[in-house]
Amino acid sequence: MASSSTDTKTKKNKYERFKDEKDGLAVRDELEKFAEMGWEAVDETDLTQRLKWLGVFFRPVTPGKFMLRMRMPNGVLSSHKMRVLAGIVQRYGDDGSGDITTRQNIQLRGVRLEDVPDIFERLEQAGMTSVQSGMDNVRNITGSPVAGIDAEELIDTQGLGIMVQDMITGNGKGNYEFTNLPRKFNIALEGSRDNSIHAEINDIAFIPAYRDGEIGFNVLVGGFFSSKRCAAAVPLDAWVPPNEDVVELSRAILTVYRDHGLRANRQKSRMMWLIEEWGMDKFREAVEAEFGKSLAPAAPEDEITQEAKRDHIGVYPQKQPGLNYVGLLVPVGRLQAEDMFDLARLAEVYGNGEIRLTVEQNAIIPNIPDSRLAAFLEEPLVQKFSIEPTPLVRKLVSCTGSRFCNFAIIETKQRALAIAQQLDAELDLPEPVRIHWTGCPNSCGQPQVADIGLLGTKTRKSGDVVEAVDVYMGGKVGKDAELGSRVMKGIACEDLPGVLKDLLTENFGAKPSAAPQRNG
Ligand code: SRM
Ligand code: SF4
Repeated sequence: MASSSTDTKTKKNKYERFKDEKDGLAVRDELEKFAEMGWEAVDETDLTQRLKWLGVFFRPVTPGKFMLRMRMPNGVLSSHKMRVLAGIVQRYGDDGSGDITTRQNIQLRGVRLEDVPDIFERLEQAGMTSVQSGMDNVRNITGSPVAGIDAEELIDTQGLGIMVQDMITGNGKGNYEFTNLPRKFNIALEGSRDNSIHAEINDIAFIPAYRDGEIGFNVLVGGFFSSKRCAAAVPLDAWVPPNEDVVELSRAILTVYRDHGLRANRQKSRMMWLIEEWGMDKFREAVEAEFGKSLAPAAPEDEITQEAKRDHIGVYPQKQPGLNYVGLLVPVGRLQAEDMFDLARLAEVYGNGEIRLTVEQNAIIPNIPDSRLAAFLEEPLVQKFSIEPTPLVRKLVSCTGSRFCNFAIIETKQRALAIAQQLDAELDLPEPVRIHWTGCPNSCGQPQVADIGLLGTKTRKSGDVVEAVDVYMGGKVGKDAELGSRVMKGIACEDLPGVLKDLLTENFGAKPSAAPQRNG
């Protein structure tokens, strides 16, 4: 019998059914048992799905070696925290590593389930959490990586990011109020003029704006990427001051989405689908009712005025006289345990023990006095993670790809780096070009925000099925951000250096290299 349209809207998908059976967060109380019985004996849904509510990801590509996704608002962590994370991966030898993610976060590799209870204890002691970092939860809260130290900044978002995270996660202990959203959810808090975190691709984006002479945030909602559709966030027509209201408005929006978001078709469950189904007026009214007081209309203009988004690579004076922050290029975001220990040491010896991460998967050491800068720049890690990388390596971003991700259609990180290094050696570029790689249509590597975005696919070449990419162009970040669109389909990866060379020559002023180049 054909189902009615009401049925198709209210019928729950299989993810909703397993969440109804048992909330994902509930496995928190079974961890010791899982650790004792071993991963092979754990119920399949607990193993492959619910553990993600704790940030513990079973990797079908490397069974038994889990990924642990942390949370760190604004990408800020201390040297002590970095050392704790380094210590966790160090014990896994060649299997252990850390990846800086496109949400200025860290994911640890090689983790064994039997160690997770002990790891969680160490994280808690260090003031860290991985809770609610996967599946139908709110991801890491992003914010300017130079919040609090940037001379140009309008709002220091660090405290707000922590407050929003604490509200969602119950101060890092887990909060059943927000563990059953219809789908994943992203929040960004932009305090600078350059849209350093491309806020518009988040489900909630707070953008700096003056209203009646007071600085606060205009609010955008509904931005997301998925394999079927990508959408930029749209105005909620609301303005909030930079205080508790940011937390309360986030709570109100999340509550409306949790209670009314569409749960039938998982491909149509992100918040934008609800906004479109209801219309913005109804959505805004529902949010206002939850917020408990009237929402001020948006300021007529926002303060995202800088044309280009900064990459923070290099040495920059801070707003605090005599202090500098130094951005280090971590190629495609991959860190070994010794790199993590070394970053912690440099932060302590030269700075104030703080480390920042960027959505471009790089690291920043802030608070280095002028007097220590020269010695810092001589450090071996600063030669490895250069402050003057070659132009394509400088702007390279890549998702995880097939090395660890079972959704991946192609290998990304190693290939991305090899091709960028090759082209940097062969071409002279007037300006760095932002190339983003993503291994499948889920778009974790954000190809739609890049100058050139490469999205993994397969194609046929000489009768064989080979790894390939669709090419995106036109992504614009900073002021008047725009999403790029697909311009080429199914380019075999082995043909890519030549195709990219042509694109760089025709669109970005590349010329054959005049002199041998250094490597990134
Ligand atoms: Fe993502 C699923 C990795 C940022 C859209 N993403 C996954 C999974 C969990 C799939 C899986 O279970 O294997 C990947 C884990 C692979 C692994 O072992 O590392 C994964 N996503 C990543 C990271 C690590 C990419 C990176 O190399 O940096 C990023 C982690 C961020 C973090 O710290 O939390 C990451 N993912 C993103 C972003 C970018 C962003 O947030 O700015 C997006 C697009 C924006 C968005 O979500 O609207 C993104 N990931 C997805 C999607 C598509 C969501 C959808 O609505 O359909 C999936 C698939 C899903 O959720 O069903 C996905
Ligand atoms: Fe995995 Fe695809 Fe996301 Fe890359 S884009 S990390 S391949 S899910």
